[in-house]
Amino acid sequence: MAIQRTLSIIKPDAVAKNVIGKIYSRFETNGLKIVAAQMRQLSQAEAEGFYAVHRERPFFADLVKFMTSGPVMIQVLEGEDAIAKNRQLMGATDPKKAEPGTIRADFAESIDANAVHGSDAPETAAVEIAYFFPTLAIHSR
Ligand code: RTP
Ligand code: MG
Repeated sequence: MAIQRTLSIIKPDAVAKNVIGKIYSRFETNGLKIVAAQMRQLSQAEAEGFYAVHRERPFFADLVKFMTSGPVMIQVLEGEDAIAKNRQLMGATDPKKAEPGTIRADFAESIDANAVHGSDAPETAAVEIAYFFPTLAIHSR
């Protein structure tokens, strides 16, 4: 499997819970390297643009409201099979259905406040990384 990059967001609920370090530790102990990072409070326009694929979904307004409710920690993860590996570490979207030991099982409250985001495919990873980071802000191995 090739080295990939993926976009990860620690959502407002997990930042508020003070578990950024615990989540970073899961990435690092599982072979994912943090090669770019920024902490920011998203504007409504930024959150709407980021989740544009979900614009027609019934949960869109709640999702945008939640993602702008407090600061988020945004990072690029790099490593072998990074996109699938990060999704595996995150667990299912609904924390009640997430495998024990995953980030969402351990730190998330609900399907809305579910602790983390991770890109789901190479195409979306490329778009999402470019959405938040200029090439020069990414510090590869
Ligand atoms: P994410 O994009 O945040 O990594 O999560 P995901 O791929 O596991 O889930 P996705 O289908 O892309 O949905 C994006 C986010 O929208 C919220 N959601 N709510 N109420 C609902 O039925 C529902 N479905 C999705 C979740 O917060 C999900 O992470
Ligand atoms: Mg998704």
